[in-house]
Amino acid sequence: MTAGGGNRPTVVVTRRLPAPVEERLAQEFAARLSGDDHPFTNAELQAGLRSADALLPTVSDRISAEVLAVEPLRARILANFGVGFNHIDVTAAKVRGLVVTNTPEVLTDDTADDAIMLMLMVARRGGEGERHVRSGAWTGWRPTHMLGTRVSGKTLGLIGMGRIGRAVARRAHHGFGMRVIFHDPFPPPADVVADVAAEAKATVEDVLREADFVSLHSPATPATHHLMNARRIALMKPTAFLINTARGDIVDEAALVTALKGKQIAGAALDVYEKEPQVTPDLLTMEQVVLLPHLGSATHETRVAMGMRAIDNLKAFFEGGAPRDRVA
Ligand code: 8YV
Repeated sequence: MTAGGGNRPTVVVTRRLPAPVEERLAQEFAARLSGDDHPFTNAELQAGLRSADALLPTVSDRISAEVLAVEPLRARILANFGVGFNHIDVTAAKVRGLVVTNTPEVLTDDTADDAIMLMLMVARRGGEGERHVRSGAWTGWRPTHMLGTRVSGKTLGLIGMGRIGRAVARRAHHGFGMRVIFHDPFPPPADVVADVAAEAKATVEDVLREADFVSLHSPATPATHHLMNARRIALMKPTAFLINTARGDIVDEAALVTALKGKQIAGAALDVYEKEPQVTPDLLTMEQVVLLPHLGSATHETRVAMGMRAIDNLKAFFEGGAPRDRVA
């Protein structure tokens, strides 16, 4: 769908966005909206970069150095829909003079809720129980049926204590009386840590050894690629669960499968995967694993807020100001 241009900047939007966001995009810009929501090919991304002033991409668009090598390059800004931007080669974007923005803050609470949902589901066998009822296998209540693991009062280990990690800590501590331990190379201010009575650990390993639930909240960077490898997963307690709402490649999925098969850990709950939307087939067969389709920010409220935030970034940029969420 192509809106009439005038002097308004042309923005190529790679995926369908909630209606209020598409409406505002069409009002404020010469917006080229996605009609059918298909993921863009490299050629389509390059066509956008060649023919528009801006691209509004999502996690399903891999904007590599090769894609960004397009000539001639017309676009001047990549206004990403999402807080994570590991799908964009930011170094290559900078070299090409492109500004990159993201959409932090607006998705913090929903993503934290998602992590708590996964923790409860995996500990209390929520997915398994649902499958049990739907398949007609349930024969009735009995005292020993489908016993899970208590969450309240347990130790939650956070790898990463940024905005989302802190929101998870608040829920876990104030809602479930959990003890919170964490590792973050850039720890939060003391008052934030005190609010959830959290305990900073010097290393990731120190967190893994003690936690009953390990929840990942780091960005995906070369430094965090396969942070949860075989060696580190093996440090977790055999009764512990791994939760990932951050990015798939922080976990070595093959090593996780081996650890689950060997009962080195009790279970895992994943919202994100190394090769989305592909999931390592072994995981699909394991009852002690909860698998969600990247739902972290998937509420009407947040997806609208993310879109509006991306639009605000575009507007600030084209009005000559500094976009609020510039990451490059
Ligand atoms: C989005 C996310 O669903 O913001 C992120 O980094 O992972 C999710 O909120 C998706 O990535 C949007 O591009």
